[in-house]
Amino acid sequence: MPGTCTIVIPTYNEEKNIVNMAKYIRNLYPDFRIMFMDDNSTDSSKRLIEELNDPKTRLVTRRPEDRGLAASVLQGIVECGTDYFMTIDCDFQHPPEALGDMYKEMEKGCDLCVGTRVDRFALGFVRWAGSWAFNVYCDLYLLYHGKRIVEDLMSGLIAGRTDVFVPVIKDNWKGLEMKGWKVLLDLLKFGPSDMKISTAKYRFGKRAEGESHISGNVVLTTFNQCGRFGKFCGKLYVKIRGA
Ligand SMILES: Nc1nc2c(ncn2[C@@H]2O[C@H](COP(=O)(O)OP(=O)(O)OP(=O)(O)O)[C@@H](O)[C@H]2O)c(=O)[nH]1
Ligand SMILES: [Mg+2]
Repeated sequence: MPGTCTIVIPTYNEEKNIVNMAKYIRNLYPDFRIMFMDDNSTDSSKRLIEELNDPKTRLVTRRPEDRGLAASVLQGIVECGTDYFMTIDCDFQHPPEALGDMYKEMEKGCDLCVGTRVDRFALGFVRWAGSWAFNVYCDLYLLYHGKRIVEDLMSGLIAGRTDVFVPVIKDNWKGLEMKGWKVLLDLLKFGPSDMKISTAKYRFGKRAEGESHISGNVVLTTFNQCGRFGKFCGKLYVKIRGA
């Protein structure tokens, strides 16, 4: 029997993209479930998804005190209840077509499939350089702790087996970076070092509609995911930035 799959999508005020995303995924993958993990958006996201009346698509309104992109994704993985989970942003920067490639990889028997960008320059040199530097820094941290590394550690497009990662998430709940953005880093940090990892290449796009929510906080929270020295670097970063 083919594996069941839920697409977990963190959202905050994505009313300009959310319906297009739900319809686009449904059109490509009639059997996949969709879970929008919404952090109490102040726009009409909830109403728009309810109006779709699609039994396999739901919007989960999260507890305001638990707000966080990573927290949303991790909660979605724990609650999805299907064989596989996949995560994708709601702004079409990740092409939904890549989910099909990742599904094929999951069906071949891997534990984790990482969507890997072939054009990391797409967001400009500064963000590429920042992402590259972080990738190297986090790789060193993971290798030092005997963990696995991947080509595109900063990717938000990932798929995994729920029977592998739900216990990982539940057992390490307190150590996970809930306010952060880099869920993959925590899955590798706490996941088994013998997991079978595969990749699916994709072309990174520009946000379709609406505003980006990214902030300097992503630097601090990613440092915080890398042990005591990482936390020290995070504090230094805050001091330098004056934030
Ligand atoms: N649940 C939840 N989702 C969020 C939050 N912040 C952002 N998101 C969603 O996470 C996804 C990625 O956020 P973006 O704002 O596009 O950030 P980004 O893709 O890292 O940065 P850009 O390249 O500038 O777009 C989108 O689907 C957002 O709606 C949050 O606090 N909570
Ligand atoms: Mg984006």
